[in-house]
Amino acid sequence: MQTEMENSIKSGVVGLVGPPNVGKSTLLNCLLGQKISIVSPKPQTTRNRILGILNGPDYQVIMLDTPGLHKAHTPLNLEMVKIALKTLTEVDVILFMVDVTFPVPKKENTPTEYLKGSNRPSVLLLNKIDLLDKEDLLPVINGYQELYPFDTLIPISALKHDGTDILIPELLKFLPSGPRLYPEDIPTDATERFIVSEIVREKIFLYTDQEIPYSTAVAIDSFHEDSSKGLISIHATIFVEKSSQKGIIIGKGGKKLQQIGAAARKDIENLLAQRCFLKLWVKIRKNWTKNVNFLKELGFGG
Ligand SMILES: Nc1nc2c(ncn2[C@@H]2O[C@H](COP(=O)(O)OP(=O)(O)O)[C@@H](O)[C@H]2O)c(=O)[nH]1
Ligand SMILES: [Mg+2]
Repeated sequence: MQTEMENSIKSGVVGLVGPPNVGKSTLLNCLLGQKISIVSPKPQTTRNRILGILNGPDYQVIMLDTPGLHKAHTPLNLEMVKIALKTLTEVDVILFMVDVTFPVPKKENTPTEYLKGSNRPSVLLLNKIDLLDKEDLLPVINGYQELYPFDTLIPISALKHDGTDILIPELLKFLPSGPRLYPEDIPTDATERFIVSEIVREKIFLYTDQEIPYSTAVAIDSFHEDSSKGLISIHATIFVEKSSQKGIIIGKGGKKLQQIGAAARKDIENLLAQRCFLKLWVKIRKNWTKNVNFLKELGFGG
């Protein structure tokens, strides 16, 4: 039997979806007050579903950050879109995020089309209002209202934490009452190993260009506490698709790899609140983005 306390708790799952690069992962980190989902100025940074757990005295919101909805061609990208679309059918409410600086898409060519079959309440988040003059926002709002019958529209800036306060109360209107699904003291179900591999991937997105970030995967080879030295020792492999990419990631005299490693180590030390030794290797796995078996090894297609 539920206690009175549990009856007054709202608890449910929210799917954070939308086109690539609109600020979905930035919002999840902003709401959590800590970084669990990696962010970069480049599209398609997020490849998996990242679960963030937001707790209040009378709620628990499980928020699922997803890869961006886009026209996918390679097996890797198809898997990414599949993850985002699957999320639409598994949540209590959909948070659909767009970037207000982009033109409102044409009716026949819009990711809001994906919402039609979902049969879930939906909240439109108009993000990046810090980049737009106030008077230019209204036409954008009107444009999206014509595209899809969203239950609520909220203009925000995830980066500046503007408008984000009202988001949770708005979401709670759509969530069922019930006990918390996760303990109150954990921010995510992701393992430290996974987040560490993501941090390395984020630095590759930040420090390399063109096709390089998209040709890269990171696997953690070992992760252990070296108590004699008082640090965590992590070995990781960066996979690339061909030898020219290996050269670019390593850089002249190993400079690029050092830069990636140093930036990653700083974030990992923040995350684990402990000194860390990070050793990175670069290996070629020919055309891995098209290799279904290797994608399975990375955890896709489950
Ligand atoms: N100016 C501005 N930039 C933002 C905002 N939210 C996110 N960004 C930037 O947009 C880029 C993509 O963000 P990210 O969270 O990775 O987007 P995602 O692909 O939808 O997860 C990053 O460079 C963010 O810093 C915002 O509210 N305002
Ligand atoms: Mg993202």
